[in-house]
Amino acid sequence: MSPAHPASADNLARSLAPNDLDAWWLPFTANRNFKKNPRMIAGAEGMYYITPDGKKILDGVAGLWCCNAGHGRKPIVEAIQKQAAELDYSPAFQFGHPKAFQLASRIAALAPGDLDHVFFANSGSEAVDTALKIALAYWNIKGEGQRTRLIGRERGYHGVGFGGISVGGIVNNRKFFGSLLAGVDHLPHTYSREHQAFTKGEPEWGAHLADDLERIVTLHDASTIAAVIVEPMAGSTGVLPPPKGYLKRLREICDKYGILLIFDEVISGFGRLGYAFAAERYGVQPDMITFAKAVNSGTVPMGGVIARKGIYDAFMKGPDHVIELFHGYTYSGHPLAAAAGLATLDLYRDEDLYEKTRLREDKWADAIMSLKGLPNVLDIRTLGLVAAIDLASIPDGFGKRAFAAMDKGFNDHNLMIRITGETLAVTPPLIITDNEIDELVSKLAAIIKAVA
Ligand code: PXG
Repeated sequence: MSPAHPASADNLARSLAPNDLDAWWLPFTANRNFKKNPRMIAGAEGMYYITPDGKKILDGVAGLWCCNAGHGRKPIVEAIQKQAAELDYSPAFQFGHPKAFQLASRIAALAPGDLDHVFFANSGSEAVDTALKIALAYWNIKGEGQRTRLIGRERGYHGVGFGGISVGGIVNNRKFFGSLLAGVDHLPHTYSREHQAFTKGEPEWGAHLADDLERIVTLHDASTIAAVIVEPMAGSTGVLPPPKGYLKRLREICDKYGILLIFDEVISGFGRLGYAFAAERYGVQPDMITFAKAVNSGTVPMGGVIARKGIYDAFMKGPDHVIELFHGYTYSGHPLAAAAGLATLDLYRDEDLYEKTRLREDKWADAIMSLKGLPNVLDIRTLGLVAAIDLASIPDGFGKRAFAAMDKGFNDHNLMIRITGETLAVTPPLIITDNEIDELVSKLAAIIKAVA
């Protein structure tokens, strides 16, 4: 790398004093382990991260499921630079700027049916809490304020706000944080290794698990339930594709009892499953969609909620100088995030990235399934451009084998992967080529053998 590169090894070495790693308390990270043996990233381009010493690391996770257009894409970089020079910030409370309106229109046009209105936040967690608050406020406005219960799902991940961890079902994300929101219940998760192991795409078994919503309705009465929130494909917990027919069944039961259905598409939105939204893939229209991550390919923090026309319209009442929804963030619709979003959506469209993902889903699934039979591989799941590989635990510690795979992957095999428990997750940028898929799979094979 040239020394002039802002992320060059020289620059980084100069900027790191001996205990410089101490102050940053890293999120969802084994801090002590990391600070002994840091996995540092200094640059990125296309499908690759670049380490401070100039090593190229294949990005097997699109950052954190967000950089769907790949890294350092010129049109996005230039849009952000231009926007910063033109309008760095403008308030979204009582004022507006053109690009946030344009982006809202573009997102609404991509969403199915009458999902016509977009509320901007800055992350998936904020998007989820926004959607839950809109659901509660909606019922208040409709004169059914007793509808306060929120229904999530075991193993669901909806970010880390109090709303999100309350409806979420990841035990470690909940158990340290007190009593959470009251009045929350959970559907069962949809995974059964016995019935689903090594399935490509949506498993045949499991649609009946949506019927558990009937049990919950019987227990609490529909008149107390505001909304159900699920990820169409559970991501963070280790990639659980929805069983065939499951989401349609959930929609039917929600319709039967007038319950709002929210799809958390923070991961599945913007091409990951071959469509703008999973709602389109499954032909199921939710009442709200949450999004974040890939909306601007991970370049500037942004999230949001897309709401159906009927929900928005319900709020648009009363004297017109009065605020209709007492909710929002200083950075809602931030100009840099909005400019990056417009450039990203252009790029997804011009490069046909959703369609390409759809067309290569089978090849991707076959390539990943070739890892079946390697040591300790207990299950593999694939969907869209997503895959998860479950490994058997080492007897002395749950999660140790996957952790070693992630660490060795980065240090010895030049591949970045994600882990959760004993599951390896791979979700590369949508621009990955066939050759790079082969490279990724052969690196994965080498890593799985290395941690055997
Ligand atoms: N909802 C869903 C479905 C998510 O996947 C969030 C909400 C929260 O988004 P923010 O932007 O607040 O982090 C997420 C985030 C992983 C991984 O490795 C997944 C997420 C975040 C970090 C890691 O699976 N998902």
